[in-house]
Amino acid sequence: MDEVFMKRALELALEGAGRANPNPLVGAVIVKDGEIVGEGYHKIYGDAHAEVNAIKAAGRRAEGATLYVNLEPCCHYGKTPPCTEVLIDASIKRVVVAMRDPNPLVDGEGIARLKEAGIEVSCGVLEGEAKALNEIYIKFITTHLPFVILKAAMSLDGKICTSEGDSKWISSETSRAYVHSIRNRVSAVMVGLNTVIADNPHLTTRIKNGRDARPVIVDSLASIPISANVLSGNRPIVVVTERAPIERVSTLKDKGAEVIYTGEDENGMVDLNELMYKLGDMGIDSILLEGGGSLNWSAVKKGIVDKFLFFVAPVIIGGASALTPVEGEGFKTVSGALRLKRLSLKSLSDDILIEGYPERR
Ligand code: AOF
Ligand code: ZN
Repeated sequence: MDEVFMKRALELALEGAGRANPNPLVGAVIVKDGEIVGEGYHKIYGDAHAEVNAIKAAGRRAEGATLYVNLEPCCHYGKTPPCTEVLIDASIKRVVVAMRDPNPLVDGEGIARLKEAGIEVSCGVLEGEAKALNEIYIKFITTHLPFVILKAAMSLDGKICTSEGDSKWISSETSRAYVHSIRNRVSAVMVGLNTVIADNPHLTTRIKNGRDARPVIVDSLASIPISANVLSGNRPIVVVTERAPIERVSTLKDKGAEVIYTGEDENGMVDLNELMYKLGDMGIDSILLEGGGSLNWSAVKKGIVDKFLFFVAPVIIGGASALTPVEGEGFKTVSGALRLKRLSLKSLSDDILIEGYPERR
């Protein structure tokens, strides 16, 4: 039964997607005599934690009950007081936790505090699912760097557009809706200038009750057209180098964009590693990288990508000059190329989604 209730906690946690960032997704369920007497989740950054909301919902029924939560309860003062004390005060008898909280301010101390107060604690129920759900949080809380997801939609023969530049639409509507659900979850969506010029995308989240991630445009020389759709998005960020003409930067600022400077990398482009530090400092915990090919290559080369999502559609495009998801100079040998591990396949109407994580060397 522990797994059944933990599954419910994970489901509730997901309700906070896109609103809790950079905090974790957390859900809690209180069970007494085999029945759920209270539920809660962390709704929005800075607000009450999942456990507190569940206790509120259960009221007196929490006495002697079991609480299921997908992340170890906190024991520190952050924007809210420690959940451990709330659970102790509510006379919870047993706490079932999916995973330890990697936050250095918690990291096992929450469980220790509950045990010290005489509460029975079990940890590790649906731990794999819990870690997958909070993969963004796990990276961000331990490194302060954003979790980067590289997404590409390509034909069966590996093209992201035709030789004429047409790409509407290679992937199915179901795949595109899936991308929107990820945009709803991440803090930022990042593209290079070439993609803005080629596709003039909005990068908005077109799903019910969705919220827009912040667009991040990598544009060394600040040459983005001022009428570009992304600049009317949710607090757009344009990333430039010192070579960007100051008047262009002022125009972008006047238009409402936030402009971030980085140093140049060996090719005179935006230094992506430095950019990750800067975005992390701004509280951006996650980025969906949506191309194009040369930015994708730089991201792969610099090792900033944490996860790959490749949508493969059953269409053959052909054309030697038709672009592919990762361009640039590429790896010189197959043995030196980036391999993925922990692969998973999903089928989305006619498309196949391949997810994987880079093997770090
Ligand atoms: C959440 N929601 O439901 C739980 C969290 O600044 P605070 O008070 O919101 O604390 C954030 C930290 O609290 C977070 O990094 C994690 O360690 C812990 N647990 N956080 O946002 C929750 N249970
Ligand atoms: Zn808490």
